[in-house]
Amino acid sequence: MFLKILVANRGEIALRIIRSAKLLGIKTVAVYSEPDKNSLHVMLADEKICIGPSKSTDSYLNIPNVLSAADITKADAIHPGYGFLAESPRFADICETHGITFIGPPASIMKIMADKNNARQEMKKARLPIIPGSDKILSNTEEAKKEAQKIGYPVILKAAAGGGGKGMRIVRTSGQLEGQFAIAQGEAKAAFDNSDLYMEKFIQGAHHIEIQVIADLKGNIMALTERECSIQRKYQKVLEETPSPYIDEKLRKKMIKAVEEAARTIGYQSLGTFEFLVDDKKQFYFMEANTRVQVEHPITEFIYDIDLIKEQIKIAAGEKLSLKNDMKISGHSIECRINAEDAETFIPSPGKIDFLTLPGGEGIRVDTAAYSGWEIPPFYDSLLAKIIAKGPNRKEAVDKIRTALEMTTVVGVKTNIPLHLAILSNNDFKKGNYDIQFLTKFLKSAGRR
Ligand code: MV4
Repeated sequence: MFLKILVANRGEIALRIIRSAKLLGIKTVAVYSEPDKNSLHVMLADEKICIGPSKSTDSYLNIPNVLSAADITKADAIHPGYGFLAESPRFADICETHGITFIGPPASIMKIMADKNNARQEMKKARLPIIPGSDKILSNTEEAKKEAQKIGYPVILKAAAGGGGKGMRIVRTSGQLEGQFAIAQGEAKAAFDNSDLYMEKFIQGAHHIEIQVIADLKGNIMALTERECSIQRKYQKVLEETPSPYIDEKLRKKMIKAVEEAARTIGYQSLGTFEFLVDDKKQFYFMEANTRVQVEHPITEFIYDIDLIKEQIKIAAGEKLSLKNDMKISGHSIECRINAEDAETFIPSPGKIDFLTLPGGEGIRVDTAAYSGWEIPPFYDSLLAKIIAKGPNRKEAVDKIRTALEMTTVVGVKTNIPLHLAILSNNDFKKGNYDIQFLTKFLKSAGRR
């Protein structure tokens, strides 16, 4: 087993990793940028090293700085969390050549998934259904128009280097194509320094469903019950739940089996998530695979009563998958992502937290790095806390998380808690009757944008 893990991240996920490392008796090293010096992850790790100024590219994304910190502290493994360097095959490669274990899949697997167009083709070969679309990068508007004509409108342009929404544009008519193509290319270039776009048929009224997979280095692979992630704004998840109210047992079994087979075909290792769209005919289509731990992993942990990060660390050290194939889920779990932002305009609200009380009690979990008196720096994402509830059934999980949110106090910065409370009180949401269009329509009807 590792003796010391360097946590190449910040915020709640850095704390989450430190917690599992502690449970395994592994020492931890925190790295931090200058404005993060008063962060909880810095206080709770065994050692800490400053890796640069506020800008991510000069600190959390700076490979030489992160690796130097690992060298100086003699860490034998690096956990990248999510975001930052988590899905960089180059970083994973460099870690290995330095004799440091990258806690994640092999760089070769990460490379396959990093190019979303390539991932589509590879997963098709691995017998996962994919959304009808262009089977190549679109070199110009003319080619895009031809493809869209073949596929049929509406279509969606996606950045090959993207994932998670940047550089994504829905195109409803041929008249919109030229403009949207240019915008998507520009966005992709700015975000990923790669303007490659591909195209898919835009599936209306679908569900965004994802399947967690975990695989050891010996070929043992397990896919778990789906997470329902259809409640998103600007392609950012807002609330997730498991199991999905939309997925029946027959479809669940089929999706789990398909993911296990695809993961086996490509020799997947470590934690990962396969994202799907499920349409109104309950057909499922592969969209992309995330080669990292995800923000919403706790809802899966809650219904299975497992620790995915502990498992991920043990697997990276060469241990056999300890999860049992006959594991059963119990109850229902929901996560609300609490962002420091205005609940109506969604404008980020960094600054000092003057006062904070967090909920608790049976079936409530809070993952956060926030505390009263902490100043949220304006340089990073606005995720302030994840409030997660588990109940014996969906209704009780909804009641529990609503009560937890009502018992949360954040003074000093704005949060999206009012938005969550509004969603949780919505009749369609309460019935589990929602798809990817839900939040857009909901915000429109509430007079927002
Ligand atoms: C789609 C789609 C419909 N058709 N692709 C959004 C995040 C990214 N990971 C994939 N996403 C989507 N891809 C095709 N071909 C619908 C979504 C989508 C979505 C779109 C608009 C508004 C809300 C959404 C919520 C989840 C997924």
